[in-house]
This record gives sequence, structure tokens and C-alpha cells, in this order.
Amino acid sequence: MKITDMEKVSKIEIIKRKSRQLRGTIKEALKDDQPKFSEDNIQVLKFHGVYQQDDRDLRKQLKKDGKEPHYSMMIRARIPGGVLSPSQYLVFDRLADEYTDYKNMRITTRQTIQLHGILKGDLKTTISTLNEALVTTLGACGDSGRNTICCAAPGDEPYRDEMNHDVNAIAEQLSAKSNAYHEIWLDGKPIQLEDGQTEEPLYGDTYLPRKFKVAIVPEGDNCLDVYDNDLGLVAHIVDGHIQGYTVLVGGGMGRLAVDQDTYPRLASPLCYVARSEAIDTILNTCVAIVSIERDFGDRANRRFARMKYLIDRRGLDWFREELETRIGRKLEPPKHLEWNNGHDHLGWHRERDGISYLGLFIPYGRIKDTETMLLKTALRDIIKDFQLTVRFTSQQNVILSGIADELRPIIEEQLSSAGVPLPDKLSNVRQNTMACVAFPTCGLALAESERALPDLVPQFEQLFDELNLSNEEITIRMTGCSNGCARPYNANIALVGRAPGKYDLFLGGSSLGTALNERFRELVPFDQLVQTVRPILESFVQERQSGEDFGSYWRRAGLKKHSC
Ligand code: SRM
Ligand code: SF4
Repeated sequence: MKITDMEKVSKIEIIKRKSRQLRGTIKEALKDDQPKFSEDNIQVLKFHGVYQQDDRDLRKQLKKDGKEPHYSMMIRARIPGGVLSPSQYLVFDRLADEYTDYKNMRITTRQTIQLHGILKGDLKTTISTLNEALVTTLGACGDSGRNTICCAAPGDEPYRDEMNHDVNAIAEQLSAKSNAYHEIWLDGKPIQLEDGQTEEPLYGDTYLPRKFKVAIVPEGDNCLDVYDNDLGLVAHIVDGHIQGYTVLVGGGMGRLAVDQDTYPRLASPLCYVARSEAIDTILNTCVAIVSIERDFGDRANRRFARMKYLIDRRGLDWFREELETRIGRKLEPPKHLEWNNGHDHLGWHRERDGISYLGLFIPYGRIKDTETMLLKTALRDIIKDFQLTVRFTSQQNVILSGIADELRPIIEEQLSSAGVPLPDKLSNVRQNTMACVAFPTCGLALAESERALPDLVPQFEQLFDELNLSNEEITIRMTGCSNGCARPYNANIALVGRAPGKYDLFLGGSSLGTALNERFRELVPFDQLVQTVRPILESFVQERQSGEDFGSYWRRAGLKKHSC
């Protein structure tokens, strides 16, 4: 596409086109003494896994004092399937101490790590150090394939290795190929591009209209909300091996509270693809799906650019036919799917003979030391001392894997003396909560989330205890705005920030991630959230049918009873 053809496209499309495959003028800007980047570079930097932010706690006072905001960068790594070797984890841990304002690390809802508060002058060192440890940030943000996620639980059945292989193969296939990353961060030799020449066989020079998310799960275990992704692959296991995948398309959570035409959508089952000996068929199908979004996605209005809107505008049948044309064969219908788990893989589990893994609850994904819990130190010491593989989960938790049985009591003791509780000491409610980052770093936050949910959880715990609901799987998720980064719209109870101290309350959903919730109340003050939920849980306890979960109760009777 030429710039002259792009009059009807959004501003960001023009920035992408002008960026010469993600170069922009970032390299030059890294040498100036400004604390921030230009608007165009800010957009291009996202493709490199970098967001420019400013500390919103300081913003007002600095403005009052006539000073510039305190600018810093957030970097997000791309870690397919969330797996890090011990040495890779330790590099993150060290970089957090050496180069971030906040001295902590954030596990994201897509199984990766963000470091917040890096000064512009330290950006290159941070990214190149990660690269030396074979970790990239390329494609962690921006309009291309984002971190490909996969159920993080380890195990000795062959399908676990196969899924791990496939998640990496898909991530590689969907990663940007531009040499810009090497030129900017790793002092790579510049490539001279002829006019019209592209280094991006899949993406071309304007990449995708919007972000694109892919997830893989084994059938039955929806620990990562596969239906919330643009492209979901559900592995069908036969005799311990992946026989094939049911392909889901068009999921996404993002909505804008002020625009009723935007909405969350669960992905639709599209087809079944057998996993032949090589996984070429799967890869070709994924690439063809991405190329449909590339060619037909909305490039004029970013609000409607995700693939879910393309599918709803043109229809799933159109999408299927287009895919069949691109891959040159008829698609098999999707298989029937059943789910029996939505919980994260917390606690001790058998990994293989004599070896276990431990899923640890990380409060709202933040790995930090506090006065009462030396979480960051304890994880660093345990991972270093016992050389454990680290797996991040999509519910912002950590799995430590490869633990020899004889080490279990030693590790438990180390955690206990650091004040880190094992999951069996935590309530079900707590284990089923998630909160997005929000303040002070997220530029889009309207209300607190990660810093507010810890105050609500004890109140919910007390309420659940009173109502004898402590063993129930009821998910509670909070976000600081309607974008949905903690996937609130399929939680049973969602608190979505609308204004400072005010939240929209959504109810229904499903703890298995298979149903969307509905907005029940708008702009509820923070201190009234739990009491607004109380009468609803009371009705649930009194009126539920045998074996009925909260989401099903709400859809059957709760909504009718409580809407007024
Ligand atoms: Fe998100 C934008 C944080 C997962 C939907 N998200 C942002 C930004 C980058 C704000 C911005 O654009 O300036 C946030 C940075 C905050 C900060 O200070 O760190 C941000 N999103 C996050 C993370 C860190 C939340 C967390 O607490 O873990 C997650 C990082 C994931 C990753 O590693 O890649 C994160 N974001 C999600 C998810 C959940 C998921 O992917 O499973 C969603 C909903 C699913 C989806 O994409 O539909 C999500 N984030 C959004 C949206 C709305 C997109 C849309 O289609 O409308 C935005 C806003 C945007 O893109 O314009 C957004
Ligand atoms: Fe920021 Fe909103 Fe995402 Fe929370 S949901 S991290 S406030 S964009």
C-alpha cells in the first residue's frame, strides 16, 4: 500500500508505513538527551515491546510545579508458552533491581514479564541484556502476533512436549522478521531496502490492522481463557498424543464503555485440523487466518480493527470459505468441546517419576518484596539454588517445575520463612482473582485495579465464608478500564473501572471461561462493591438448583430477579 492510497486509513497505519519496517528514528532518538520519544516513535516502539509511560501518581504534582511528567518505559518480553530457564529468569530479576524505578516484575495475563519504570537511557542495555539471555521483546506489543500462550502445566505425557513445540513454532511463524530490532538494540548492520522491498513476507510494511492473539490448550482444561483470543487451538489428545486441533476464531475482550458498538466476544469454533507428523498443516492454517485479518481487517477505525469485528461483519461462513480458498482444501467441521477445569495449576502436582511441580499464587502478578512477604527474594533464591524451570501462567501465577521429591520440604521451608504462603493456605476466592496493572503506570486507567483488589479480597472472603460458598469456583476479576486486560467479561463477578473510585459491576460469566457476563450496575462506588454483590450471592445460595454454578444460576434466575 502506498502512502497516497492511505487517505482513509488511521494515523497509525501511516506511521507504520513510514517506519521502514519498524525502524522509525528510534536509533537516532536513543542518542539524544531527551527523557521521551516522539509520537511516531512511541507507536513504532510498541512493536519492539516498549511502551512509553509516565508515573501517574506524580503527574499532577509535577504539573503543578511546572515540571514535565516523569517519563519511563515499560518493556514486555515475548515468552511463548511462558517458559524460562533458571538463568533467563535470573536475568529479569537482576534487571528489575538495576534498571527499574519500582524494583519489581509483573507477570502478565499472557504469560510473560513486564518491567516497568526503565529510563530511556537504560532501554538499550536492558533489551540487549535480555537478548544475550535469548529473550526477545520483539512483537510483545504492536499490531502483529502477540505472545502465543499455552497451558503452562508440565507433565510427562507426550502431548505436553508436542504443545510446547507447536506454541514455539506458531510464535516463530507469526513473529516480525524485520532486521530493525537487531539494528536498533543489538548494533546489527543496517540493511538497505529498495523502494517497495519488504522484509516481512507475512505482514508487509503495514503489519496487521491491530494486535493478534493466539492460545493453545488441551481439551478440557481452559486455564487460559482460550475463547478470548483471536485464534484459539484446542488440542484433542488420543493415546497421549495430539491428534489434531479444533480451531476457534474471533475472540477478544476489548470494549469501550462509551461506545455501545464495541463488545467482548468469545471465539467461534471454525474447523478441525489434524496434526500430521509435521505441523505444517496447522502452521499454514494459522498463517492463512492471520492473512485474512491482514487483508480485510478495518484499517480506518482501530476501534473495530480486531478480527472479531471482521467475522461479525462478514459472517463465519464467509470467513470459512475465504480460509478454504487460501489453504486450497475443504475444512473439517470443529469437534465437540467439553471443559472441566478453569482453575490455574496451583499447589503441588506430580510432573513425572520422582519429580513434582509447584504452582504458586502471585498476588496480582507482581513479583516484589514487601515488609511481610519476601516473594522476589525467595523466588530468586529457590530458582537459583535448585535450578528450576519457571513457567508463567495466564492467571498471573508461577509454576516452578522439575522439583525432585526430596527438595519439597526444603522449598516449603524457604517459602514459609519468606512469608510466601502455599496455595493450600489461601482461600478459593483469592486463588480465583485477577487484576490488571492500572495505576500508576497504565496510561489508559480510569480507576485503581492491582492496588485496589487486595482491599476487597478479605471482604469477599468473609462474605463467602458467611454464605458457605468458600469451596465454590467463583471468579472475581478487576480492571482499571473497559479494555479488559484481566479478561473480566467472562468472570463470574467483574469490577470494571469507569471513573476514579467507581466501577461497573458485571455478573454471570463462567468459571470455565465459556460464557460472557452482563453489566448489572454502573458506576458503583468502590466501598459499595461488596455490599452490592451480597444480596445476589444470598439469592444464589437460597435458590440454586442442585449442582448449579453461579454463572448458570444468574442466567436462569438471578438476572430476572435482581434487575429492576
Ligand atoms: Fe492489555 C492496552 C496491560 C492483557 C486488552 N494493556 C494495554 C496497555 C498497553 C495500555 C496502553 O495501551 O497504553 C496496558 C499497559 C499497562 C501497564 O502499565 O503495564 C495493558 N494487557 C496489559 C497486561 C499487562 C495486563 C496484566 O495485568 O497482566 C496484559 C499484558 C499481556 C501480554 O503479556 O501481552 C494485558 N490486554 C490484555 C488482555 C488479556 C489477554 O490478552 O488475554 C486483553 C483482552 C483480550 C483482548 O485483547 O481482547 C487486553 N489491552 C487491551 C486493550 C483492548 C484491545 C481491544 O481490542 O479493544 C488495550 C487498549 C488498546 O489496545 O488500544 C490494552
Ligand atoms: Fe490499563 Fe485498562 Fe488494561 Fe487495566 S484494563 S491495564 S487500566 S488498559
